[in-house]
Amino acid sequence: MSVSFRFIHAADLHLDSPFRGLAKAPGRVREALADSTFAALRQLTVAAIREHADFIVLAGDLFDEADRSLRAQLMLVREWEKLEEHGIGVFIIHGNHDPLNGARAALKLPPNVYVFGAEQMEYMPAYRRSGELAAFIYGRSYGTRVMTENMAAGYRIQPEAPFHIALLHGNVNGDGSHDPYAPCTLGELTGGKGFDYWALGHIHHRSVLHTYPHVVYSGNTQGRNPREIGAKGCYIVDVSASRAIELKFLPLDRVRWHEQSFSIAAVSSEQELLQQLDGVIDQVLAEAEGRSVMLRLILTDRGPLHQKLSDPAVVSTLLEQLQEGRQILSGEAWVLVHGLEVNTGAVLNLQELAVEDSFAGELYRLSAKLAEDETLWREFAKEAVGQVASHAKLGRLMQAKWDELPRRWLAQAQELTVGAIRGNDRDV
Ligand SMILES: [Mn+2]
Repeated sequence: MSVSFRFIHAADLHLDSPFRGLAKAPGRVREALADSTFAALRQLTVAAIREHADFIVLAGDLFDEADRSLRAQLMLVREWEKLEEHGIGVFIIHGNHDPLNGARAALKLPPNVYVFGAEQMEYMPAYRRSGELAAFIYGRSYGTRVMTENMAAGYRIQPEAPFHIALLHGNVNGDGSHDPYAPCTLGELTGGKGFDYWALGHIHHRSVLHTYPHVVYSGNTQGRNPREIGAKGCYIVDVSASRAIELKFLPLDRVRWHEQSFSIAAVSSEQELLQQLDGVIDQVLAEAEGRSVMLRLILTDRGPLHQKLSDPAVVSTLLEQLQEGRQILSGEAWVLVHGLEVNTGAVLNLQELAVEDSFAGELYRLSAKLAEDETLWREFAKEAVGQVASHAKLGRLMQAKWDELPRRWLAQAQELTVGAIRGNDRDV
């Protein structure tokens, strides 16, 4: 017979992740980033106690390095002792970043913690805090960093268990942005193996791949670089007595990496741009609900400032200004603008340009025609670079790139040429 229970699924804590390339950032920012993976761990403990979780499952990569830092190990033990006091179990597998063969201190773990071995899949009963059997947890750790074997293939349920939760650190359906470790397909996990919930780790982006059975990546608990944007945390999973599953995402991150676009269409001066970006930063901070933010601003659209923004020196000065004004704010939270990307264009009225009797108009019509006809554009491009191609050295250099001439180059060339001509017209 089943009972209702609640557990937390988290993965990829990457404790003590180094934050590179921030030598120039102010001390307060560097300290907060260095502490951020630990802060997320502390939040996890707080959440488990506050939400009355019965147990926690951690799907690998608790540590960033195979040779675990002592600081990370000591903090884990301290947090797990707090959970022990509340009768909350912790079930752990290790992943490619923290395989079992890594160096570690001889620390005694509290009795509420179970670490799965690397030899084969093991299983353990998990109980509600009030003592009833809730589920069986199944798992297998990485023994070494590289695990190319399909680990899921060796997972089997124990039929007598009331509910089956499998822990797996691996790449489901070959996500190209992560190492192909413990590869398997979604079909293998959902096709009749009998597990109710696959608690996955390894892919840092949170996603629910399937429901009934549930196949879930909780994502990492704290963003660690400009690519890991948005809220990061864990799932609180409620299982009812009738085995219905409900997932609630809970953010744990203390510093959030964020990208924000801003249109320059209505901005006429650098000063105005800075003022408006200040407003954007204020809003980002307000929406972060007390967290600090590592912010990348992306300027978009066509606007009168485009020509000036084409100068990298102008952009780096603007970035410096934004950083000086905003990196430290009163109170706990801050925003650091770590990047300013310019993705803008010159003010062009394309409809007018299409019929305009001018050199810019001619050029625009030609590029529009080439954009429609792949063969024509390749012929045109070949002729245009003909002289360079016949040059002994340059020709050889270009040869490799020639066959895969990217389509986007045409759009960039149009923007550069028409934009420059039109921009100069306006300056006169
Ligand atoms: Mn990871």
